Amino acid sequence: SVTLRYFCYGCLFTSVTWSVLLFLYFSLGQDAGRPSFRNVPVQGPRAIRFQPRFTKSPVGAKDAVKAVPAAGGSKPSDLSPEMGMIFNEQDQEVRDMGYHKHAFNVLISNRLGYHRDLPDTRDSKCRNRIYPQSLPVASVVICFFNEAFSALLRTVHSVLDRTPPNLIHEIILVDDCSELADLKEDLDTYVQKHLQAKVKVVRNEKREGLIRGRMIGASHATGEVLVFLDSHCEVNEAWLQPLLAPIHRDSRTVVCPVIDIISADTLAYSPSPIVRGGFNWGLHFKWDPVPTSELSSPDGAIRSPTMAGGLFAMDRKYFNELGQYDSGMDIWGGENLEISFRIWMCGGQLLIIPCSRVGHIFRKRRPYGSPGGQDTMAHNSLRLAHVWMDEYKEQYFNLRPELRERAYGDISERQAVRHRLQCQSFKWYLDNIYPEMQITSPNNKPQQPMFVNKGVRRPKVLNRGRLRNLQVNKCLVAQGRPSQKSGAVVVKACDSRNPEQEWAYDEEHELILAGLLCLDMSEIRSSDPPRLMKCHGSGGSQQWSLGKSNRLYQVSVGQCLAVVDPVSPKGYVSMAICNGSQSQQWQLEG
Ligand code: UD2
Ligand code: MN
Repeated sequence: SVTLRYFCYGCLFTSVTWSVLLFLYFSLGQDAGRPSFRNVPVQGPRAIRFQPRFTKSPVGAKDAVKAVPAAGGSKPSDLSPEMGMIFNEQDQEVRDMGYHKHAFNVLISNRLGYHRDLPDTRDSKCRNRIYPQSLPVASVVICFFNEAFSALLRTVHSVLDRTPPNLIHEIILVDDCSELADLKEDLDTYVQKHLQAKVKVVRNEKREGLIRGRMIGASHATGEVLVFLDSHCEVNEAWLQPLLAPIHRDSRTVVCPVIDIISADTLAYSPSPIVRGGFNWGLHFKWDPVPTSELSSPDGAIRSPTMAGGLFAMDRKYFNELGQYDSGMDIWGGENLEISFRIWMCGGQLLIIPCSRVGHIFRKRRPYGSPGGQDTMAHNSLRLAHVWMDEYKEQYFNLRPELRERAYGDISERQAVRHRLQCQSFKWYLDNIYPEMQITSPNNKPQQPMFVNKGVRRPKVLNRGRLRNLQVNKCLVAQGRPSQKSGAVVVKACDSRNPEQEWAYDEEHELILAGLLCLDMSEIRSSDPPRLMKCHGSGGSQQWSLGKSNRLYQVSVGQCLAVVDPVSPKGYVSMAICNGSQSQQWQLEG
């Protein structure tokens, strides 16, 4: 699960715009009888009343966003980089607990509230498309375990806000036995009070995992089409019509939207490149470039060998006929490849629809385990290998020899599905659907699991120079030699001729010392001082804003870089609540 490096067109313009808007919001919010961020309570039912709604902002936020010039028909998100600013201990707690429990910035998620505008990331051609008047109605199934309340509610509201009501038959929320109190009574109260009768909550008595969870959700559904979403998504403009239309034409077509990226650290929404699903012999999903032969379909649909798993639509009867999911799979992992193989091998097709865009919060780690602590990915992969992969399961065992003798439970029901549907061989699938797949020799190393392809492009440098602290008049440098893999930073006497003191500030908002390492913050322990680390290119912990009033603001931590003790020769620095003091003033001077 990695995000990709993506060029932030128009960020400068938008951040300026948002700074102005936020300033207005902070300074006028109270007087206008609305809460400023400082007073936004943490989660719980009270939070609902106080959610600031940027969507309906009277100062024209929407227009400001829409005014940004599009790059190739799409543009990135437009949040202020300072959306995660820490003002007090309560903010700190929300942020830190949020990372701990959910692995994303819950402080920002709460501040966004349940509705927000998104940049329309579709190609401009999509906007003029006309879809059939009569389309099948959808049951949206969202399975969740310990989801952050605001992220779950934003998922639900984004569907209600951006879908023609006549196409939504119902939204089924499957609570997979969550342990967080607000997902029980508070959710029920909210659904009752604020959501239409279309939204239903189904509760699992024990933790089932997302695979059986979705099957339970589907068994309650009565709409013609099932649409599955993760519980931390936001659907974009006219997302559903282009998914329903191909299913309407052919009920054995399964469709996925393009999964746009919501940053786990900033909640910024940015477009994904058009890629399609593949996998490696470790049975990890990966994104592949789209072969040019696939780019010729008149409606832009792209045939995809696999799906990522979380976001897709499928005729409900076809879902049942095709054997739903493998109910012997637990918690997380593998079901996406299993259903992909099954669709293709048993007479269906799987398409990615570029005109349908849904954002998803991509996290760097999964914040939950399985109840027994097992590796459910291995268990699930083993089941799918034994049912679907014929002799090619050897490719998997070559990489995972320890799994060769591992028990995987009873698969007879799944083998019966394959037999009943008269499915093709795995060789047929590889030859016809995924010819790019290489058959590897036993000694090859496993490939890295990958969510979104990382670009190779180096971001453009905007500024270069020493980073001088205005209070102590010293420069930020590596404590040891900067050529090492990582290390602490301190302030020392500035030396204009020393290249080891030179920082580059680039368009990704990274600060790179001596062309080698990035200034980085620990996501989990935001009280740790900043340090030098290998640049990862995913923003967040390496994203700094160097702007007005000379402060050096860390985007995912929500604090400013400060000199700890101005008279100490040790020159220690740390992150602190931004207060505009001299110790927090920095200048990047060439
Ligand atoms: C990806 C998929 C995910 C699923 C997974 C493989 C996308 C965007 N996401 O992982 O949908 O296919 O690969 O299995 O393609 N959940 C439960 N019960 C559990 C565990 C998870 O309900 O025991 C929910 C969870 O709250 C979330 C969904 O299942 O809504 C997917 O889990 P995830 O977001 O941790 O998976 P992700 O996106 O890393
Ligand atoms: Mn997810």
